[in-house]
Amino acid sequence: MTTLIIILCLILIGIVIVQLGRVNELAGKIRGQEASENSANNFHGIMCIVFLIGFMIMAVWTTAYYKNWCLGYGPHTSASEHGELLDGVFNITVFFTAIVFVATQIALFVFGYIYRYKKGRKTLWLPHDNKLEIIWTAIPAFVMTILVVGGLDAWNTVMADVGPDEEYMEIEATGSQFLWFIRYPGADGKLGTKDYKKITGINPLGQDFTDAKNWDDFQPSEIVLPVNKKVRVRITARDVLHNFDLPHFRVKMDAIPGLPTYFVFKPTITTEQYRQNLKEYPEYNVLADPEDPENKKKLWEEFDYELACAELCGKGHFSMRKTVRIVTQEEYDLWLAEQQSFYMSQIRNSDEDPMKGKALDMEIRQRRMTFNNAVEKARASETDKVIRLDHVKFQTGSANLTDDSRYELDNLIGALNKYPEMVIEVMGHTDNVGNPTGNQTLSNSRAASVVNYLLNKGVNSSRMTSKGYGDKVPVEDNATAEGRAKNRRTEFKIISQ
Ligand SMILES: [Cu+2]
Repeated sequence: MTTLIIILCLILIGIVIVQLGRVNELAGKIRGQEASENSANNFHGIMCIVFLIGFMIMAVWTTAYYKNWCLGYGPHTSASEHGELLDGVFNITVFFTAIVFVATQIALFVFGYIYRYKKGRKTLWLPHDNKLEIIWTAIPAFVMTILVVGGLDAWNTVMADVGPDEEYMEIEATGSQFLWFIRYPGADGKLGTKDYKKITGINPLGQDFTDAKNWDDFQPSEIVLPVNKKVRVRITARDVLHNFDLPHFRVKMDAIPGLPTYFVFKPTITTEQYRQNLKEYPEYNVLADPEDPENKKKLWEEFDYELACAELCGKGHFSMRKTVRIVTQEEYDLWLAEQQSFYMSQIRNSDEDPMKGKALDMEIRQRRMTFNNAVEKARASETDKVIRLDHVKFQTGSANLTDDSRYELDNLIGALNKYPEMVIEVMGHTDNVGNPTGNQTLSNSRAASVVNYLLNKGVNSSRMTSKGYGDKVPVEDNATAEGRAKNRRTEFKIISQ
């Protein structure tokens, strides 16, 4: 229906134009054809000049008026090292194209005025002019050479990958309809391997969790980078074409499924410094949101760098915005310490964890630190001499140690070696399920089993005793499964140190 109305409107407009033409023709006949044409040509010629002047004024005025909102000008000088180079190339291009722009616009409209129809005037017959040909070939060729050579040189500098000995950090950005997944390498500084076939609801990047490099990788909700440190961003996509665009850093690179790309850049201005720069400009000293009476913040205070998707990737394209924060090294370290490994917080010991039930190197290291701290604390304390062996476990209903218990027991051997005077009592406990006598026997043999392990590892028998406490010393209520699990524990007490 709408289409039909539009078509009808167009037909009607056509008829109106034709009718106007006819009216004009008739009027011409009445007034005399020639006089009428002359006045129309003069009017059009003068309007060309008026348009030219108006257009040029608007072009210059808008440029000056909006300068401080444009990247590259006013407060928006580049916030990255290579960005200045690109801005330079851009400015050279603007310089030449502006000359051409102004010259061609003037020629277009002034010629329209000067060479409007006049009776008896003939056009100049100019079949060929060598001088003219040379000029209009040589000048553009010269300018193009400057632009292309300068541009290529800048491109090679900007796109250079990191050198083999260069210090840099690496992160990964994966475009997806419609959000960016950002991955940091964690403490090992290395991003773990991925396989698109491993992508699931809870493993959005298809990380291969048998690869230890994946265990400390984390996926923050924003990009945080330390200032003045080179960053290499691995850029990829999960579904369609996206584009990794950090406009303030002049970083822009396609994110292509199946074809990894990268961009190396060094941010040079922190978010806070950028805000302070903006503060100097009246444009940014207005309320950030005049509609919100609660929000008294100015535009400059609410400024944040952003990551956008610069490829129209679908109807949710607009929502691919992410905040980018550039901070000092100290602030970055603090932020880094707060980040949780994706694997440890989302995957560990779930059904998708290929390492389920096995102790990881990083966990073993972490447990060793916790254990050593507990020993130091108990040695320093006057009253609290008991240390729980949280990771010493037995097979159900028996005194057989599980394989992974050795890590914690080796920590204990480490402490006994470190403090040769230390004498301990190993204590076994159970929950209250089953009969008390059975529990007593089980706790006895479990404590003895630990002592046996230590003996086999060369600890002198005079330095340790074992004792079972059965279900007599619960630390939690036996009514819940969680409480019972906590009661089935092994501890040791420092008798002398
Ligand atoms: Cu996109």
